[in-house]
Amino acid sequence: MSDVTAIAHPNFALIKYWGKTDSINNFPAMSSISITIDTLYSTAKVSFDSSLKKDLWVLNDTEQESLGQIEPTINYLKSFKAVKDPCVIKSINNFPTAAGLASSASGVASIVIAINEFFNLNLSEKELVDAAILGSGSAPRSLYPGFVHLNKKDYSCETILDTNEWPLKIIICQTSSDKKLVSSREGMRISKLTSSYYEAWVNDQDNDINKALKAIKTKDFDLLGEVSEDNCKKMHKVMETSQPPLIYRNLTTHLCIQKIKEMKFIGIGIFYTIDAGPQVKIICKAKHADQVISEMKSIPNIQDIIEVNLGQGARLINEG
Ligand code: 2P0
Repeated sequence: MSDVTAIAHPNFALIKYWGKTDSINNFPAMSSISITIDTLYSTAKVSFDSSLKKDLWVLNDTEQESLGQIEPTINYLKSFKAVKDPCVIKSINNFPTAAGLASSASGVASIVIAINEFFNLNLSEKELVDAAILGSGSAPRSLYPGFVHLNKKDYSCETILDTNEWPLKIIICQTSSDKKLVSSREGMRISKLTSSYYEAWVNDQDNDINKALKAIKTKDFDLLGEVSEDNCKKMHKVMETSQPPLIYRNLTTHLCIQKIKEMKFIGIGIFYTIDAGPQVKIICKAKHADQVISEMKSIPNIQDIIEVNLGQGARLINEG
């Protein structure tokens, strides 16, 4: 059987997932809405290796001791056929891993697509989504292009607007490439157990989902910005009121937020979101991108500024 390689891009949630109903099946406790981006990517190459006794995962050229987080996904996928031979999965991220740039979402999505093809599983979209959720609750969203809705009702996932239907720009302000000290998975567990805001956060989510759906479908930039920033602030409040507090933002993150407020004040259409890491993702209309980048460059200690577009869903590639 020939090697198979798939690619997937990270996605950034505008209406976020932070908490699970079920840690065994990894079911998110709420719906979420995200944008899949381009430029940053994960690839997954799958091949057989008869010298192995069990499956091997190689992440960024480092052999992993176990399949770890991707094991439930691999087991679920392999259950569709009685596959005995061990395979090697080689994952590469072209951006910092576990630093708040959604590497687990793109990583898992690329693996799901590659394994489905490698073993000729011919799975349905829903089965691919189910496989992705087992590896990472945000990963199904990276299977799809553009603006994506992961619905908690039946854990189905779909594109709301495709990549070119609303061509906004995303400016990623990287303030650190350090790995996070507390994983999202552990952070969600801690927040559910200890934050007094957790219940209100979960209960309020459907309102934010409905507002964001309306904003995206009508291309109402201001409404989308308002609900996205509000949702992001609520998630960080839950994180920061957890015990121990989960502080993912650093000083440079706060300087970025201040600069964004100043740009808004002078009438630049712009909003931001921040995930479980210190990076700031700015969403703006294409006409403002150059000005936003030049303003953000003036902030001390910014490591990198990357301009990206909305991107495609996970897919197979021919490795050249
Ligand atoms: C999101 N995050 O909706 C939120 C916002 C981070 C902050 O989904 O435990 O890596 O593997 O399901 O998907 C990051 O969490 O966590 C995440 P698991 P995942 O994008």
